[in-house]
Amino acid sequence: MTAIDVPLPQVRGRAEDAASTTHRSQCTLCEAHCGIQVTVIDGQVSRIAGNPDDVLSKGYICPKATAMGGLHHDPDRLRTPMRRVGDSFEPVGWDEAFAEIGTRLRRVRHQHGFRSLGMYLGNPAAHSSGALYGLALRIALLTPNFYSASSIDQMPHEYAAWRVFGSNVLVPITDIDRTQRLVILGANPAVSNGSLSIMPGAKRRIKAVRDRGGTVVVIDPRRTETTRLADRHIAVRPGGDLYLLLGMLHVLVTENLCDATVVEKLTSGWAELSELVATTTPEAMAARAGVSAEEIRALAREHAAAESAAIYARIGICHQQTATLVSWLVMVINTVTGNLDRPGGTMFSTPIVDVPRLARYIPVGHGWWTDRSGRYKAFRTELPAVTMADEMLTDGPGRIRAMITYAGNPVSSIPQKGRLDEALAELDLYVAVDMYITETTRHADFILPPVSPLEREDVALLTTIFSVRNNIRYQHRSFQAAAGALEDWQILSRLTFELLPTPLRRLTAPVRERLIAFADPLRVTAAALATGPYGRLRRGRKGITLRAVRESAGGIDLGPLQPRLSKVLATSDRRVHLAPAEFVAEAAARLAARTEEPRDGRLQLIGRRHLRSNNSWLHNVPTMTGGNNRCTVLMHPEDAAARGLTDGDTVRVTSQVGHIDVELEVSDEMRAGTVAVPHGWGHRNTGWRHADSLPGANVNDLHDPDQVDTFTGTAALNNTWVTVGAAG
Ligand SMILES: Nc1nc2c(c(=O)[nH]1)N[C@H]1C(S)=C(S)[C@@H](COP(=O)(O)OP(=O)(O)OC[C@H]3O[C@@H](n4cnc5c(=O)[nH]c(N)nc54)[C@H](O)[C@@H]3O)O[C@H]1N2
Ligand SMILES: Nc1nc2c(c(=O)[nH]1)N[C@H]1C(S)=C(S)[C@@H](COP(=O)(O)OP(=O)(O)OC[C@H]3O[C@@H](n4cnc5c(=O)[nH]c(N)nc54)[C@H](O)[C@@H]3O)O[C@H]1N2
Ligand code: SF4
Ligand SMILES: [Mo]
Repeated sequence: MTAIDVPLPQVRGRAEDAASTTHRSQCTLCEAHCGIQVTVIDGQVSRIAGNPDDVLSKGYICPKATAMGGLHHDPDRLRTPMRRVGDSFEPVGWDEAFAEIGTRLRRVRHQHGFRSLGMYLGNPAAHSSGALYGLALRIALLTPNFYSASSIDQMPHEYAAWRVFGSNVLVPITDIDRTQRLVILGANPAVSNGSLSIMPGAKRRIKAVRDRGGTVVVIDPRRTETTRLADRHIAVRPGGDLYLLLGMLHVLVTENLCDATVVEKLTSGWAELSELVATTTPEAMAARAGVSAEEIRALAREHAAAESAAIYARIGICHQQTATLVSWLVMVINTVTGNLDRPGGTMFSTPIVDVPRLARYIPVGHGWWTDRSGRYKAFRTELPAVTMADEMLTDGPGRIRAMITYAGNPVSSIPQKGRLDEALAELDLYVAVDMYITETTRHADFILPPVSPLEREDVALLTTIFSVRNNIRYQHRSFQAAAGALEDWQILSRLTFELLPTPLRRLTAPVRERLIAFADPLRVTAAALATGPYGRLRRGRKGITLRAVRESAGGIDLGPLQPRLSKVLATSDRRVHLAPAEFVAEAAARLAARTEEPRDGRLQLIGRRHLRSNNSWLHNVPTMTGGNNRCTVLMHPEDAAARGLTDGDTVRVTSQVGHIDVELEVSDEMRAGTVAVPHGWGHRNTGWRHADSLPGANVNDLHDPDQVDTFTGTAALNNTWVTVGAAG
């Protein structure tokens, strides 16, 4: 037992059934981390319910929560480390695996230098404290070739936040629980439950805006599940957001609808901003936005008039060539209308580790290095994931020859023209920290599986930084892991050890194990809590301890978001930068360019998410995949009729870089001229026996890895044009 261990709370045990226990835990499948109650009978999960005492999710769970049981019991989930033998895998002991990986990693490093090592960190890494240990391993690798799912996700928001507020961690959070006007731009929280503004039970929260007399507007090319909860839906053209927002700003500036005091006291760049938007009238922007001038004007006026208002923008705007510009203008509109740093607007959290306050000391490392082609600059020490295949396949100094992936499935999740498949197979060494044989990890020399999420005890720090309300919650174990099983943080620590200088590496096993155990995530969290804003060192006896969190019924609520801009703002002049020069120049260039919208019957392809699916990796749980085929191409009836296609047809979707065959689903949910296909499907030749049997294809085969957001290299998936016709 460590010092912070206390008896595990079991909320209920039915007296008549001694073998039944219910454990309070958390669903860690997405950022929401909803509180759950896991009932276990005779070693089997028999029920997963919401925990009504959870201070953030308040009893809410989505249908995916029950997949936590399915994953735990999944016979295809790896429980022991695997080593490649020819075309298959055989079990191997942990010590033997680490020793051989260490020798081979060091050999590659010795022969080819640090640049020959690479690492990719996937999305679920951020849902446990494993991420911290992943970053430690990343440091030990000392390679510029570090990638993560962030560059197919939120990087544009981070880059914009860096330019506007001085730090990538200062992406403002939407104060959904207090706003009187919520404008949702390129997000579908009714399905996703929010991201970067973490809002479990988003539907309830959105309904509450209207119940208290507020308004909700959704701006999205598809009439989504969230749209059904809104007062208004505006079917913007995919990628039209930049022009929509420029049109809004024109109205705000020329009609004097901005908060002059805020602009004067808090910001710089007003003159440059005003100049940029002088000509962007709603009339001039309407066609490129795909939204009428009246709508654009009304959006601006209503935003300014609302008692409080927030534009919440998420992944729909990240997957564009103009993603960073859009994210910037969202921050600008929220600021100049007086909705930054005030309740009901967009705000910054006060998490248990005060990352926002430390922001100015966290370097973003922009341009510290580039990829080998020189096209992409490093940002927060990463390079864009779309370049990974090139860095492995293009010969020459610095070519990646050894790779570690942790909790990621880039062959499925990244556009890479199928080349990553080929590239991973050719590496000298590929190590995957993952519990499944996926389209990515099937190429590994070693697969190192962590325990199941239900066997983990943890506090995920990320969810404390980006929640719509300050809180700290605890993930209890529902099962004890098998003897000898390792958690992610232990696996990653062992890998880190293999890269350390010889004297440290040669420590005896017991000393090494004690050192690793000393850095237990719970101990690290306890220390971080003690020294943070709510901790004993600051608040004395009133401070919150990890023990108190652990013993709580559903975490500890730390109150609503607080105004704290002056404490966190990280720009050198302590002002909010409304008009970063490179953004103004790029926006002006975009405005000057003629739109090159194809007029040859091509359709614009976007993505979509489903309530029972989670990126690429939940499709092996049969209860998540029942009912209709999910991997369909959604198309407006007019577009289908024009092509002589009917619902249920198998159609071929073809882009400049590839084609896929999928089922057609006709629906007037779609904006005409736009089609949607979900990502993460098309499993073949993996260890997921059920998933492999399902229909579908990998939509990323259609996206061009060279088409990216200008500033961050984030894949611009929503700028892909396709033709759709009967499958040949
Ligand atoms: N059920 C479920 N929940 C999830 C996930 C999942 O896979 N399944 N994934 C999790 C992850 S990793 C993330 S990052 C979050 C993402 O959370 P969200 O951002 O809410 O994700 P999406 O549901 O993809 O919503 C994006 C919306 O943008 C719209 N859109 C597409 N192109 C454009 C455009 O050009 N402009 C505008 N304005 N809108 C556009 C799409 O139609 C879609 O409705 O969800 C998380 N939650
Ligand atoms: N076309 C298109 N592509 C997209 C998107 C889109 O909207 N459209 N969305 C993008 C987004 S937002 C994201 S976040 C990415 C996600 O992209 P990735 O992170 O690359 O892929 P995931 O599908 O999340 O795969 C997660 C992997 O982690 C493993 N895993 C799950 N839990 C754990 C754990 O606790 N420990 C370890 N070690 N492994 C674990 C799973 O088995 C799986 O192999 O996809 C992106 N790709
Ligand atoms: S929204 Fe669903 S998947 Fe996400 S944490 Fe909550 S229950 Fe799990
Ligand atoms: Mo994501």
